[in-house]
Amino acid sequence: MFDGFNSDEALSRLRGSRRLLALTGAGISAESGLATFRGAGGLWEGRPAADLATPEAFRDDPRTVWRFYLERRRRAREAEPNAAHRALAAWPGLRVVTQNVDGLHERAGSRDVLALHGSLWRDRCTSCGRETDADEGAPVELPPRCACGGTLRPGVVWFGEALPAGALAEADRLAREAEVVLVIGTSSLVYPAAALPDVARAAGAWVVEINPERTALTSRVDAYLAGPAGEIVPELHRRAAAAPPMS
Ligand code: BV8
Ligand code: ZN
Repeated sequence: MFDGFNSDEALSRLRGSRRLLALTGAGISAESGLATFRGAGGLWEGRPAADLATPEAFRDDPRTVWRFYLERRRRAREAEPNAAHRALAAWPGLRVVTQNVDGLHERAGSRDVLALHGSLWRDRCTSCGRETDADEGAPVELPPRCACGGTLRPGVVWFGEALPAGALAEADRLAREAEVVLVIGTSSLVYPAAALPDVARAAGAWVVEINPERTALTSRVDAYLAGPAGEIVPELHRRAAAAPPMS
């Protein structure tokens, strides 16, 4: 049905499964116009995005890091969820665990999305730790200040920072319980998120990767569907979710 390998068996497994987990990365938002980390748009003012997503960058130059995140917030606000986000939101029995911080899964209607790396739409105070919804408008000064006078940072997880403890434990549980895992739009290079498909597979799940390119994970999955998420995920949903689960 699709280029790659084992796509027909992937479809029959999806038809028969009630416990589905989607693990998504920046690639699922590419067709919404948002740059991925490692793709062509993964640079900002000529610097790799990953250089700016660190506590060191924020410590050394908070204004530049804030301009980077305000620009990403602006682009994410202008972007629309695409057919892949919407198909996952409409899929009965499917939970979403994402590495993305753009909020497009939630805007597509997915509930209980587990955002492993935080959210562009939250601010956190570096003094009192209070988390608040980000102001819609541009802040009056950079870096913006908390009511306590402390400096605010974007509510995302940077490289070298621990993931929110609860989120990682919950993602691990979902991976162990899943019958089929869809790994969509991630280069599977960043840990601990990149270990979740292995956790699922070791617990007996069938792992399906959806990506136009092969990745570090492709040799460790049961099926690989080569192509863009915006085409493959809705097609899988149409063919799999429509058919009644085999009793
Ligand atoms: C941690 C939020 C420990 C911010 C992100 C050495 C030094 C320092 C650290 C490390 C090290 N070695 C390992 C580490 C750990 C590090 C890590 O794994 N580094 C890697 C690079 C080696 N991990 C961490 O630091 C993590 N924390 O380990 O803490 C700890 C423990 C206890 C106490 C203290 C510390 C934290 C990692 C989280 C970082 N934050 N994002 C922000 O967004 O600004 S990571 C960011 O990049 C994303 O969230 C994502 O997780 C990650 C990878 O991006 P992808 O989503 O995979 O996107 P990418 O561009 O890479 O790939 C896109 C894919 O889509 C491609 O495959 C492409 O083919 C595909 N695609 C393109 N178009 C489409 C498509 N697919 C489908 N359809 C399309 N149309
Ligand atoms: Zn504060």
